Amino acid sequence: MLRILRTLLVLVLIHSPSHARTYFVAPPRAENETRTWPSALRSIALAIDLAISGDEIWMKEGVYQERITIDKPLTILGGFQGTESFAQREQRDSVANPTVIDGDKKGGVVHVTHDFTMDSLTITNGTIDPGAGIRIVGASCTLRNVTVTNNRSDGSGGGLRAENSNIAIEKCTIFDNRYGGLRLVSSSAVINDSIIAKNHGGGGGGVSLNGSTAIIRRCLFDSNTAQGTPNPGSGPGIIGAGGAMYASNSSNLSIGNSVFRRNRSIIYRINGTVINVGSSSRADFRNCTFEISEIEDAFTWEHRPSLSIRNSIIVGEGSRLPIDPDTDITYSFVANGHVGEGNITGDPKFVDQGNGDYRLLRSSPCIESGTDTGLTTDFDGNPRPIGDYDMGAFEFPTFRGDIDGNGRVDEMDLMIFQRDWGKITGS
Ligand SMILES: [Ca+2]
Ligand SMILES: [Ca+2]
Repeated sequence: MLRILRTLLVLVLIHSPSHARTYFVAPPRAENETRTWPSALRSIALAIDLAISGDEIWMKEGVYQERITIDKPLTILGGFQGTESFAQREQRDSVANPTVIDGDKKGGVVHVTHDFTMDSLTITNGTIDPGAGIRIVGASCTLRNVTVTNNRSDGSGGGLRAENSNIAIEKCTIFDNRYGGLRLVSSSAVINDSIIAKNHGGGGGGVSLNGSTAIIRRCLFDSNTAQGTPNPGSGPGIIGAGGAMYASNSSNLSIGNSVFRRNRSIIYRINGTVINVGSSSRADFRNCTFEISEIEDAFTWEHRPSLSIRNSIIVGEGSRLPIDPDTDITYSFVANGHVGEGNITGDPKFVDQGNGDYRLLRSSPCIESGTDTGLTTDFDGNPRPIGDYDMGAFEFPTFRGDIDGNGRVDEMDLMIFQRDWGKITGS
């Protein structure tokens, strides 16, 4: 059967300009199916089986109830209507044409043992331990515009798990997975422009590192939770926890231009609503904005202080702001105050904190109050600094004196200033 299919495919295969082959896949034929690629296969697994190193697989929108293994260098692209030509490769759209690989709760959805790229896909309904959604072992992978959601494992790495791997995650959403959104074991990751939300884990609800490194830029960590477990040995009372993140076993985290909103450490409520830093590990935050739970400590460590926070803004959901006085915080806004060079307090003047809009109003004391962190963009990808560095994830987009916002402080701004001089709003 397979040989017949191979022969057929040689007849219908179209060669892309790069000479790598492209295989087209469409979901099992629906009753009222509209147009689709004439040569489309009806199974991703079959396309992977037929493909060789360097080939591409294009997937038509729809739901594929499959569980796949990627064991050769491939690129898998979703988000197609199912009629695109090679010239329309970049017109794929994961929002307009959702393309879902659904494990149907029968095990892990995607198992990767070789370098590959995945773009514009949703991975869901995985149930295996570990790595229910995507498990990557010994590979270099890029995930772009990928949503990993509603996957369940008993251990760690419910959404995505990488072991002895290098992964790049761009514009991805890791949402509602357990236990844990992303788990890195002896791996390195670069995570940009992604949303990590509503995941629940034992250690690190959002991201958990074991002997790993991660560079995280322009990411939102929202409402992740972790519960921790009692330590069976002679170490500290609780291991794990860290609502948004947990770093252990000589891990290293660099986080910039990111927002942490309402993450929680639950059940064993003593370790890190934002992060818990474990043995021989370190975390450095630059230009981040935190809205933290008022219940338990936001930043904790299991052995000695091993994190730093610079150019950041920390506010509470309520009036209480539980931060250990030994936390290394400098050039930052801390709502209730914190001892450290360049720290300020008061009202940060967000645009709309209640709705998670942490951009700064022109009157914010966080504008021009930071120090050079080396970052050249802000959360939105806008240039940083404008004037001097601001605190928090968002750089105020103009000079404070650029009243008409045209990028220059000049006589027009002065005229506006003179015209309004001495006036009082409402009088
Ligand atoms: Ca500035
Ligand atoms: Ca101006």
